Amino acid sequence: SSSGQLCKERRLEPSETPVRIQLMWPRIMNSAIDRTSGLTGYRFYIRKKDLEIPDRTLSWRECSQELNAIETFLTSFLQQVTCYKEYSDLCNLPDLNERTLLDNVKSRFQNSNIYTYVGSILIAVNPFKFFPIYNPKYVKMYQNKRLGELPPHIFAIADTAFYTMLRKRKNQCIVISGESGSGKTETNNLLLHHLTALSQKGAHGSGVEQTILGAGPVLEAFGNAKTVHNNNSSRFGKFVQVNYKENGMVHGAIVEKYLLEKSRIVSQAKNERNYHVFYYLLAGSDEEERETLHLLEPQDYTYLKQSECFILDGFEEERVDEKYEFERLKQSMEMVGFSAVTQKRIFSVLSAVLLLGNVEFKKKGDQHHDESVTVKTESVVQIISSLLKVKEKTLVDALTQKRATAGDETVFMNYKMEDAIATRDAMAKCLYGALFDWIVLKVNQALLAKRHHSDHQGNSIGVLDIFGFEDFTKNSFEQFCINYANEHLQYYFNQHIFKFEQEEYKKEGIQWKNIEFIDNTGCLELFSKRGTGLFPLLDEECNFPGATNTSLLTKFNHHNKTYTYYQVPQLKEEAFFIVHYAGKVKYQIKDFREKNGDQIRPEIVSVLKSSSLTFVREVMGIDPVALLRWSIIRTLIRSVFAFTAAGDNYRTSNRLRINTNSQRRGSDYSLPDSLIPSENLLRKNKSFRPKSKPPTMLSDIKTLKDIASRTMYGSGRDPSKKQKSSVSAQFQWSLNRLMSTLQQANPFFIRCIKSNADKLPCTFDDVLVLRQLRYTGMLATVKIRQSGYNHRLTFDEFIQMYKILLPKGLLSSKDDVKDFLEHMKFMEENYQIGITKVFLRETEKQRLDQALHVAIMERVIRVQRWFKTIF
Ligand code: AOV
Ligand code: MG
Repeated sequence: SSSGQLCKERRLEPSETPVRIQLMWPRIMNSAIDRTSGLTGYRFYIRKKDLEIPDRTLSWRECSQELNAIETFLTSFLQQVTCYKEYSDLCNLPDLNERTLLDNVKSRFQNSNIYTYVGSILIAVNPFKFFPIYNPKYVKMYQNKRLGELPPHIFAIADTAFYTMLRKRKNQCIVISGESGSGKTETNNLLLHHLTALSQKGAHGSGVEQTILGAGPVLEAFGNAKTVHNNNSSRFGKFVQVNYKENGMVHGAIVEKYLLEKSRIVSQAKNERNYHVFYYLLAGSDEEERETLHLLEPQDYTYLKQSECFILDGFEEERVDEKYEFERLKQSMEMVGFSAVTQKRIFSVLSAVLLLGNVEFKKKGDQHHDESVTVKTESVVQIISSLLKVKEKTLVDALTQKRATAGDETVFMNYKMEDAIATRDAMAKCLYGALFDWIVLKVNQALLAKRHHSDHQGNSIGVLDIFGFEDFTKNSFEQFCINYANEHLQYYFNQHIFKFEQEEYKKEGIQWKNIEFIDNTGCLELFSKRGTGLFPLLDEECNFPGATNTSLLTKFNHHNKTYTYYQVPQLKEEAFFIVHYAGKVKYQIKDFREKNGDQIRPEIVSVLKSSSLTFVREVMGIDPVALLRWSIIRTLIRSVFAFTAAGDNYRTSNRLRINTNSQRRGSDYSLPDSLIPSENLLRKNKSFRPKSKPPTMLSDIKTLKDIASRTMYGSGRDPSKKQKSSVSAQFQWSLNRLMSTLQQANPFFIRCIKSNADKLPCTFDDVLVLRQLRYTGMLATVKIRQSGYNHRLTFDEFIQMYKILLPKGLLSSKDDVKDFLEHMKFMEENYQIGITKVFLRETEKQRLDQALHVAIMERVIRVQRWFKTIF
């Protein structure tokens, strides 16, 4: 009985030689040992001294103790020699359960193999240390190889997507998911690197490649920041669609962005930072720039010093050099077409944003009842007005008073202290948000301007990198939106991997045992169901006079407390729980209404628009079509005179930081009005109004109008809605549009996994990884991939493809195909005949292809012989 555990049978791989276990231990019952050896087929030779058993006759009791000792020894030994065989594709695991899944991923990780397949799905475990596996040698090695031919790699996925697109003439998309800090953005960058490299193959690239690669670092500098989960956390989502010509050359691209976290501009939680670009600028600018831009030290800015975190603390050799990052940023800006002058303009806007935080106010009068304020730090306002080229008085007025109309009269009302501060912060957020959107627009223009012919027939590959699932000590509206987006992605994954697949098997009438998966439709419904969903309730409460966040919470609770995915905290608290696919998250209701409402005061926008600098007015959103047209003319003129080919700046710098617990404070996702063309503009310029169905694929985008509408509205406003919509409504709308774009493409999935929570290199935390494997549904995914059929061809497709093998060739019928497959003597469980399709597993498909190859070669040889006989 002591050998019971050892007796478990294990299927041997054909390549393995069986070994017998035999214990060379004469005084211990041989029968037990024989049983062990007989059943497992392993022979063990264990030295007596290894077991530390005294050399004398043992009592019965001692014997059983010894047996236990032997068992323990053998179990651990067996585990080492047998269970830890690694499988690069989890579908090949002979014994599938959570434990073997985890063990396999872990032992691969420990051998520096961070990638593992589940069929064509790639699991990428973030090692927090760069391995030399992304250099050009690897790019080349992975080109045009069958998936699985080489060890798992991101390049293999990019390559397969590329050749599938060319072969099937269908748009592809690569969806990267995973929690915050799991490696999505790095993966995204590496993918784009490979996707652009593929098209360059020897020939000179069109320059679009450089622009695509330059866009990454620019957007990261402005849209990424240090959080407690990730030192380079994306605070916006992005979808990059690379378009190819029929011959596989890159033809253009388009970048869409989703929600930028604007609250970060004015406040960050302890140990978190503001957007990278501020620190780069302050570290890297030279004396002259410091003077003209009126730069101070990071410690001197309110917007940077509150969180008491200025540097990205990493391991010695990994430390990010922000001076160098500034140089790199400037180079990347050049790659996307920002001239030195434009760069300078951008930097002065950044300087102005930072200085806004230093504007302080003081009570105007001595009287107790008069609470109105005036600017205390006049010199700061003076500098800001010179940087933005707006009149000082206009700026001061906008910061200290609001205009209201009473009847025919316009009256000015002075702000109280907190209103003035809120207005100042709103201005900073508005300006930075507008600048970010403007940068995205410019990047898109640069990509558009480099497209040569508009009548191409090619397809595209889209790569999605959003903000990962987050759970901080305190979660607010931002996490509410971010986690909702992640639910959407999980839903999309489920649909493709489980739902569509199983529905097809059912529809085709083949034998199939249903595989259970955790469906998150209910959670999505909790957010968006009509009337009583969290989003509709939030919008309702935003428009309801006299409503507060507390009344909002009461409504949430009232309508949803019986819902499985919603929970009310046990202690009375201004918070609620949502049970997400990736875990239960507690959200604080504070500021929900304010953050969802779009409360940018018109005074702020108009003061910025009154700037005498064209740049500032442009950033604040003047007719985007005119803007595009003008800048394309400029780009064309410029490109006649100069052509810059920037070098390969691919970054592999690592960023490893220390994890600290803290919370994030209030924020605002609001989109400035200025960015949305006003209704007047829409009315005047009817042609600008997007069609009811927004263009979904790059190939649909033919005009400047399209690109402007995509980038402007891509920020999340439903163009069909005239009235101002809330942030959450905009976000839902843009997510739905993204989903419909994805639905039209053939997806590849990359699931990023965080190896440990402390950003430590090569450290594997079993509990953390298992949790992620669990909530991503990996076990069920492996099951369905093991028992599912990867290849499916309609009878027509099958006949067309294998006509040479079929006795009746193109004239074959469905029954002929059946007969043929029977004749091929395929394993019965490896193929099935459906109503309209043939379903095949990988092995049988490979055998078919091999047979096809042989048949073709035979024909070639016959033709060659025939030629020889003639000549
Ligand atoms: P994320 O995009 O998934 O988080 P990142 O891609 O920013 O995560 O990765 C976080 C950090 O992990 C990076 O800065 C690198 O230091 C390291 N890392 C990621 N991938 C690799 C890799 N393949 N090899 C080595 N190190 C890697 V968030 O944006 O927070 O959801 O919102
Ligand atoms: Mg990211």
